[in-house]
Amino acid sequence: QWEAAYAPGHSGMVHLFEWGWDSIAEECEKFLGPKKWGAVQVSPPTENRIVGGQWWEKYQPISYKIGNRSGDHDRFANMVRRCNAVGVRTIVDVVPNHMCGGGGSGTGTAGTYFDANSLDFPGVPYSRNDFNDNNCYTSSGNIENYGDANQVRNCRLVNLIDLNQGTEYVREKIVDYLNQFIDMGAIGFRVDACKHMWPGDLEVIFGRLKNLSVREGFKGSERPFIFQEVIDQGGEPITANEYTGFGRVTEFKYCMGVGSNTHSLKHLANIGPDWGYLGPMSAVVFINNHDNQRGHGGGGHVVTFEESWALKTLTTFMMGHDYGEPRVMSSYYFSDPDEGPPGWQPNGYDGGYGCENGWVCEHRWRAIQNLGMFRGSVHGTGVTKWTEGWDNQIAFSRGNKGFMAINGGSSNWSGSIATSMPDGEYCDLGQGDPTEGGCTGPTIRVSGGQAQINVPTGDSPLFLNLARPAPT
Ligand code: QV4
Repeated sequence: QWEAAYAPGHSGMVHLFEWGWDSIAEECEKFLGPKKWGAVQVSPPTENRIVGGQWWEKYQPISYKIGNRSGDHDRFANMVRRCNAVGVRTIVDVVPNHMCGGGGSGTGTAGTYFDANSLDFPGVPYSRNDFNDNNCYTSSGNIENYGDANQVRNCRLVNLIDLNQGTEYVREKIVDYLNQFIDMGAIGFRVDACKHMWPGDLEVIFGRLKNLSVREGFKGSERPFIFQEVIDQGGEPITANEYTGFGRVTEFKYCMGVGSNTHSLKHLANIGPDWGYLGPMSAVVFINNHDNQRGHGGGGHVVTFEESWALKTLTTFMMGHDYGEPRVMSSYYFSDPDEGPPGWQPNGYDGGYGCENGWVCEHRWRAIQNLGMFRGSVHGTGVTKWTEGWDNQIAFSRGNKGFMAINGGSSNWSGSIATSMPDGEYCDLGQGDPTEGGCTGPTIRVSGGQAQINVPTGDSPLFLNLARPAPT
């Protein structure tokens, strides 16, 4: 439940936020597979309430049927298969804490009726007794004080009707909800709003999940990868550590930690538990996420695509360093933080593929696109030969498998830098791609434990990545 079952040589998650299933399948085949990314994290695929096209509609479940504007059940299944076939795994964003916002009634994205006044969700089915309202003692029924763990877990998060995972019936429904994705070949889950559920309940639920599907090509002994969204920036009674016994947890302190050190990269050498963060096997790390890039879910300055230079620098560092399991955010441009994805339609829109018309596609940026390949090939090594230049420049090796140099300064960084890489001529993955004959970009020579580097300054490229020998 802590390790993602990535294909050999693949690593790193890309969150294709709000992409449609057909587009994701295509992106796996044409881009993410060949570039050896580990997995896609997809937006919640189950039936949601229709509000007004906002991205956050998908966090208001109506039933556990697969079907919303990203695509229907068969398209989703087809996407998981096509991605698996090219070595890219699927991680599903699941929302077991609550159903939709209270009040009103209607029909969800897969055509299922619901009544949010009487708490009736026949699509599951859930009814009044499955919810937590009777266990919440605030006057509004909502969470009013994050200093009180009881209300954080038993009251409604922004009026979202709160399920009681303490009951056997609700647990079983959630287990079935998640297992349907394992049956389809998904390898794990990003679990929404875990702060708002009791750790003991989650432990039971996750413990009952199936092993990864043999029919879909897995060994049969692998556990699903689980990472739980708990925003812990200190100062609240609920801590991320309460959740590490049954899966990983999002390490939100990392966003601020790296974000405030773009001009002092050398400080990042020991980022991790020394900074009061989760242990390396417990943390999922990221530079920004779909919430904090638009001012939802936690404060503080985070680096996003709007600061492209800093984002490239920090993403390179995150993917190169050995702390935590990394995730790269792939966004769309927005002016209103609520707005849905470009070109959205109530049913069957399929934006994303092609990365044009409003999609940012950070994962395709030159400096970022080969980082999954780098990380996949240095698997099992630690950081060695940490080196600092004079002007916000750092370099390090990953044992004898990789080397990375990041120039965050205002002048070129060239010279001999110590490395644990064996002698040879290597492809600079920051600027080029490995080919059968060699490399489409510059190559770098290592001899006698020294790499002869020349890392230009400027927006791109920022790193040299020597994971792959350039065949001679
Ligand atoms: C509002 C008021 C309520 C009022 C209600 C009236 O806030 O007090 O009673 O109207 O109906 C949307 C609206 C929100 C609205 C709510 C219910 O934004 O204004 O309530 O719906 O109708 C996303 C968005 C939320 C959105 C939610 C559901 O961020 O704005 O709420 O989806 O559509 C904390 C949590 C953390 C959470 C973070 C945002 O600890 O778990 O806040 N992060 C996750 C997801 C996030 C998602 C949710 C949790 C909820 O990453 O994207 O919220 O599933 O830090």
